[in-house]
Amino acid sequence: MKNETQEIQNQTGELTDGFHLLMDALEMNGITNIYGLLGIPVTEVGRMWQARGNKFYSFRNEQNAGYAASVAGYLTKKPGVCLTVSAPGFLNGLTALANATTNCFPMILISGSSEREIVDLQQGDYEEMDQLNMARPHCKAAYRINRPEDIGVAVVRAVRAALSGRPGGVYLDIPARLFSQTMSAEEGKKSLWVPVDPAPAQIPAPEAVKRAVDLIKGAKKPLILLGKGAAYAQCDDDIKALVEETGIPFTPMSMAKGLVSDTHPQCGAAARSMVLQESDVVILIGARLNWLLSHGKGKTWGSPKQFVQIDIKADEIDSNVPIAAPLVGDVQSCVNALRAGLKGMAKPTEWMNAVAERAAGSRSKLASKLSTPTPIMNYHNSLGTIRDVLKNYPDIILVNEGANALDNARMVIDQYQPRKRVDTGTWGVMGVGMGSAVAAAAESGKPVVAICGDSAFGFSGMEFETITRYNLPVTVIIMNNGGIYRGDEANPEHQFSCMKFNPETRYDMFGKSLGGEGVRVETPEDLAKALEASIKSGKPTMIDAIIDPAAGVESGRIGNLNIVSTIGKKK
Ligand code: FYN
Ligand code: ADP
Ligand code: MG
Repeated sequence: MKNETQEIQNQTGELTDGFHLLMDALEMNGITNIYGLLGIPVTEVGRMWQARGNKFYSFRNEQNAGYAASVAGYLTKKPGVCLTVSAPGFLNGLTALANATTNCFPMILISGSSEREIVDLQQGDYEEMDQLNMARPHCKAAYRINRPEDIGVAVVRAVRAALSGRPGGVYLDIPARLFSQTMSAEEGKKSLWVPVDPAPAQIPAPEAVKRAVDLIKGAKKPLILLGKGAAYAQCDDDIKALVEETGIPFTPMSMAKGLVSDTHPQCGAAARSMVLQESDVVILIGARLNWLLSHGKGKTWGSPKQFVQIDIKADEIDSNVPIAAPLVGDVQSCVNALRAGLKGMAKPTEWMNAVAERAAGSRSKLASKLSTPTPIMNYHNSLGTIRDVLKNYPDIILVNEGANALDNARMVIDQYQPRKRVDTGTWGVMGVGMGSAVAAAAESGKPVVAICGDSAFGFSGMEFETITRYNLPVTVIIMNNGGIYRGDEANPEHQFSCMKFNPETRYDMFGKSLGGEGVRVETPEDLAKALEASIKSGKPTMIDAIIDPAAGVESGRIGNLNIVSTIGKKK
C-alpha cells in the first residue's frame, strides 16, 4: 500500500523504482533493442520499454529470443539483452546464454526470479528456482540485484563482464519485488553510470610479437586462419592489410567468411585440406583449436605445425597442442603489431600460387556440379542457384543452419563482406536460425536470407510469426529433403522412420498461415525467381525448396563423429 508521502512524491516525480532504474541503466548503456518473452513478473518492463520508444522483440520461446540477443551482441559489439520470466522461461533463455558464452558473443540474460526468503527455504514459490546458482556454471558472470540502488552498478558490471576480454554471456537475476521497490529519484539518478572503456585494448608483449614475427619470417608455407573472434573484433581493414602485405594465404572458419572476401586471390577456403596439411606455420587469429579444427592434431593437419595464436584469453593458449608463439591480446592490437614486425618480409609466392591453383581447381570442379540439372533438386544445384542470386546482394546477411544445408551452403555460397554469415557456431546448434534472422534484420536494417535444413527449422519455426509480426525483410529457404539428414530412410516394421518427416508437410502454406508470403519451388529456376521476388519485396517469405530425399549424408561433413554399435550388426 503506498503511503501518503509516496503518493505526493510520486505525483511530484520525486520517486523512481526498479522498473525505471533498470530501463534508465540499459538506455544509458546504449541498449535500444530487447529480445524476450513477457509474463510474470516482467510484463510491465516490455510495455514500459516500448512506451519509451525502444524496441521490444517479443518471441514465442525464450531460447530463440536468447539466440537473437546473442547474435545482436556479435553483430554490434554491444551486449544483446534477453528478458525472460522466471524458472522455465529463464531455463529456456539459459540454453542461449550458454551458447553465447561458448561462441564468445556478448549477451545479458535478465530474468525475473522468486524472492530469496522463499527460494532459500524451498517453500514452493510460483515458478520457484534458484536461478542464480543454475546460471553460474553456464555463463561468464552472474549477478543478483537485491536493492534498487544496486541496479546501476549491476548493469555496469554486466556490460563490462559481457564485453571485456573474451566476450560472453552474463546473467542478471532480479527478484520480482525489486521491480516495484521505490527510492528517491535523485538518489536513483546518482546510482547510475556508464562504464569507461568496457572492452579495453589488450596489447601483446613486445617479446611475444618478436617471437611470432621470427617464426613467420622463417616459414616456407605460412597460413592465416581467421576465426569468428577476428570477425567480431571489427578491425577488418587491418586484417585485410596483414593478408595483403604478407602475401600469405588465408582460410576462414565459417563465421569469418567474408572477413576478407571468399573471392580474394589469397583465399584458400577451396583448398582447405591442402593448406591445413601442407602449411608449416599456422597463424590462428581469433580461432580456437577445438573440434572444428580437429584439436590441432591428426590427419587433418598432416605435417607437424608450428602455431602462432592470437587470442584475448591467455588460457586458450595450449588448450590442445603446444603453441610456439602465443600472442595474447586483442585481435586488432596483435594484428597491427605483427604487421609492423613483418613489414618488408619476403612473400611466400610459390606456396601462394600452389594454393591458388588448388583452390581454382576445386572451384571449377564444384561449378560444374552447381549447374548440373537433376530430376529433383539436390544441394548443389539449389545452393548454386541461391549463390548466383545472392552475389548481386552483398549487403544481405546469410543465416545458415542444418547439417547438409549448413555444410553445403558454407562451401557453395561465397561471402564478400565481414559479419554477413551467421550460423550454428561452435556448438553446431540446431534452431538458431529464426532468432539469428530476427536479430540480423533488427540490428542491421538489411535484408536477411536464412537457409535452413527442414529439421533445423523445426526447432524454432513458430518464430516465423515473430518475423511476420515485425514485418522483417527475412526470406527463409527451407531445404526440404523430408528428414533429418535425408528423407529416404526405410520405415521399420509398423513404424514411421525416426529420421523422416511427414512428406505432406507444406512449409510454404505454414509461412502463409503465419502472415507471410509462401511459395513452394521444385526447380532452380523457380527457386531463383522466388528468392529474387522475396528480396525485392522486403516481405517475410517462406520458400519451401523441394530437395531430393536421397540427397545428403548422415550428419553432413561431420559423419566421422557418429557412433554406431558393432554388436549384432548384420554383416
Ligand atoms: C570449400 N571447398 C570448396 C569451396 N569452399 N570447394 C570448391 N569451391 C569452394 N568455394 C572445399 C574445401 O576445400 C573442402 O574440400 C570442402 O569443400 C569442405 O570445405 P569446408 O566446409 O570449409 O571444410 P570441412 O572439411 O567441412 O571443415 C570441417 C569443419 C566443418 C568441421 C570445420 O565441416 C564445419 O564447420 N562443420 C560444422 C558442422 C556442424 O556444426 N553441423 C551442425 C550440426 S549437424 P577439401 O579441401 O578437399 O577437404 C548435426 O548432426
Ligand atoms: P571459430 O569457431 O570461428 O574458429 P572460435 O569461436 O573458436 O572461432 O574462437 C574465437 C576466439 O576468439 C576465442 O578464443 C576468443 O577468446 C577469441 N576472441 C574473441 N574476440 C577477440 C578479440 N577481440 N581479440 C582477440 N581474441 C578474441
Ligand atoms: Mg532435412
